Amino acid sequence: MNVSVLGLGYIGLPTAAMLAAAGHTVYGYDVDRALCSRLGEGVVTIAEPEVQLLVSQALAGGGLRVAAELREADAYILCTPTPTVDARPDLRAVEAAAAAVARMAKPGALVVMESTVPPGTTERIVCRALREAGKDPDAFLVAHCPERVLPGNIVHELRTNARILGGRTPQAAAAARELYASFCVGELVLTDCTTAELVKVVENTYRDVNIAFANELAVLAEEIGVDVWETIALANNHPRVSILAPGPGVGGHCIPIDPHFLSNANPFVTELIQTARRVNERMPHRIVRRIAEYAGDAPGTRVALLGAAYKADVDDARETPTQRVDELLSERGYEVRIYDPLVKRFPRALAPTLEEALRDADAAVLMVAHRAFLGIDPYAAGRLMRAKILIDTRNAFAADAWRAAGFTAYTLGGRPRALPVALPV
Ligand code: SAJ
Repeated sequence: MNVSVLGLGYIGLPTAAMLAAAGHTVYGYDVDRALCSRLGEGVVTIAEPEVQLLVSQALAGGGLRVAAELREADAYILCTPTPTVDARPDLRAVEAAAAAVARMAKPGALVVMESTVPPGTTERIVCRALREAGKDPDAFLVAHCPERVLPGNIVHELRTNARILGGRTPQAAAAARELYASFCVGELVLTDCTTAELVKVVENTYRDVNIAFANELAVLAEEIGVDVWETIALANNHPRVSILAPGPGVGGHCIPIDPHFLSNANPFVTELIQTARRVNERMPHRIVRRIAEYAGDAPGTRVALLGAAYKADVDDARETPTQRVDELLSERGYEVRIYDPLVKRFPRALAPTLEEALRDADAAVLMVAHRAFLGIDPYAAGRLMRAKILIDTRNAFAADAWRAAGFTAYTLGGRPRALPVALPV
């Protein structure tokens, strides 16, 4: 089959390569010409080695061809982003991709939306684009097949995750199954388009609500004086309890965004979803308050934020809690340095090395539990810093080892310890 994949980001590019590995002829297309030319030269910037290998092989083998123009194909897969502006989805990239496909596609073609969109969007946008291109939507196979991969484990999950394939018609769902079965060994479950769209946002909203619960417990446990990590581990010992981990907030391009797709649909019946969002959005403020309690809040207090990515071992900084913490600290007059060994794109300059970030800092704040951070030697860190204060928002460091090196160490949700400065009354 010939397949055109629109949008060569974290989902589109690995999917295109996977299809090529399965023997299809795949045309990769992206409006970002610089990205296309980098890929044309074989340069893959996604940090996951398995993705780099898969894509490099697909490019070198000729199964994946990256082009600056959309190519005619039997199937089109739309993997363009759906960011939000003021909690409303910005569907312009999806609409532009649908319009391009509608102009190009011949009757009988399969048009798959993989981008996460509010329920009802695939049918509305794709069919409208086809009509505007003077074509009859009923002559096309329109489907929504939401991606489910976990960044950090993309290739494995692309191949093995169960997929929900929603067709505008049963024929469209069946055509999607044929295509996805060529590379996905997970279960392929057929449904209609709108159900598939709803399932996708429900999955991510479920995770947001679960993380909010963990974050709420972290705050509560600190007040009660118990360790939330131990509490959650013990509660999860129950066969029907599975609480996620607290943290400095919820980032990434999916989980903080998708709940809005549900709450926008009806703000009156989605109180739980909206409250969970607020709980998670408040976490960066809580972290900043802890930094002030431990390191003081005098202007010029130097803070090293370790980790700019939205989570461990990815190079993606979209919606990262680190950015919010940085903004809040900078507004309050702190001097902030951020170091991340993986992130290349960030709204402001990052420290070139860990040492540069830590030098003369009054507090080191672990924001992301990158593997590369776990071996940091507290004695070496302490020698670089002006004051030995550690704020661990991920419970990733052995607090006792840092205390043995002279640090005052705070762990989010950990058992409270004596503070070096008086708490504000
Ligand atoms: N986080 C916590 N505590 C946890 C787990 C995560 O605070 O216990 C935070 C992370 O640090 C991060 C954010 O939540 O900031 C999101 O990370 P994640 O690992 O939960 O999810 P994503 O955004 O990387 O990927 C999610 C996945 N969705 C679900 O697990 C339901 C993935 O399967 C989806 O494909 C992806 O969203 C997507 O693209 O929709």
